[in-house]
Amino acid sequence: MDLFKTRVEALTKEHEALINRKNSVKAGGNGIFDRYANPVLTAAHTPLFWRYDFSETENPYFMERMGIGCVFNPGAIYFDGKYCLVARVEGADRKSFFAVAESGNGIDGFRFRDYPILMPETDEPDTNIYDMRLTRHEDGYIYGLFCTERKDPDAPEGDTSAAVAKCGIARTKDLERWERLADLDAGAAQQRNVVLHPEFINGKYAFYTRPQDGFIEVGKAGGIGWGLSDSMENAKITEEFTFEPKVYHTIKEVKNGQGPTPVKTDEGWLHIAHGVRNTAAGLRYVLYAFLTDLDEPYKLLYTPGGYLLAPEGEERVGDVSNVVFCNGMIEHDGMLYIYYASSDTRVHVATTTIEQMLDYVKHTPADGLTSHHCVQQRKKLIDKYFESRSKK
Ligand code: M1P
Repeated sequence: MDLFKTRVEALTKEHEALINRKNSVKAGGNGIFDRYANPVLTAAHTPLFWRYDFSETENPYFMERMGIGCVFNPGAIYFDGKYCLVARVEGADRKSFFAVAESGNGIDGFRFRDYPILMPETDEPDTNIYDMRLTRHEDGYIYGLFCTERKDPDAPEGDTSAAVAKCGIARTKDLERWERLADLDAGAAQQRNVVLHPEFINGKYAFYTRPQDGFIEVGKAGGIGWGLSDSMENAKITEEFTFEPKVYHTIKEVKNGQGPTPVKTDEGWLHIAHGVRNTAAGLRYVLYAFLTDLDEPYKLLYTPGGYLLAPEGEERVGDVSNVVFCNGMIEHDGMLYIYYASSDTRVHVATTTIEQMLDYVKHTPADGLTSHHCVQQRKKLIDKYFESRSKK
């Protein structure tokens, strides 16, 4: 057999084996959620025909023509009986784009649709788009809010890295055809991690925001904010306030950002967010959770201290190491599927139940903020152990 055919066969077999590989819960765990043995999406899950030229005459060595480095930070939604991820796929050329991958059970078997999403542009073309949050809104549309990044027009001469981040908005009814709307007009210089709340609040569209002064640097802004808009067609927030700020010497001391669209529970809106702290080895991104009021979703009800999920093992290494990031979760039949990416490289799932997460947010003490106070909190926990032993 010639080289072309041999390689096509071998790579196709390997690719199918990867997609059909069964996943399993990792032993142990903390009782709050389960981690899984395998990532659910990686660059190798992307179809071979997105990367290889299948024309034998034009590609006799069956070489990769357009590499893909990473698949990460997916938005997530349960749609048409499938667990759907709208992943951030990053080509070897560093440009990100969106693509839908679907699975029947949410933990393995994710397969990309044949084509990625060719997202329509506004009059101001995006240089890069990423990190979509999917919201099934009560107005009947599925909205995708994402970061649109463009070169900073005010960058000093020679500065080829300064950029401006804004919130791009598109909507769909089938995850196939997307209608692009105007970018969100929200006062701050930069906006990333903007999420649409699924219900109208006071008859208006409600947004979780994350204003920043700079592209990477939060500056004087920061924290998870809240704002309302009359419409989605030309969404504009005129009043924005921070309800979940960054805090000194916590897991969110440098910055934080809303994760996926919050999930409605009987006791409040369940949120997952990311918190960022600085270390000698660079920024460290972890996930944390909180619960807010059902009618006023910007009112914090429970704020468990510390992280919910931090990078561990192979998750700690990748294009941007020591990062976990989550912008997609699915609640289905009481189960919660948390899709998180590690080190800006691959996607994993963690599963739990709404009941367990409510237990977690309600019974994990808020951050004590000082070592002294944190030891007092821990001492209470230890006292319980000895009390329980003395009752035996
Ligand atoms: O590299 C880590 C993350 O950095 C950004 O998040 P934030 O705006 O909170 O700093 C985003 O670019 C995100 O995509 C990335 O995973």
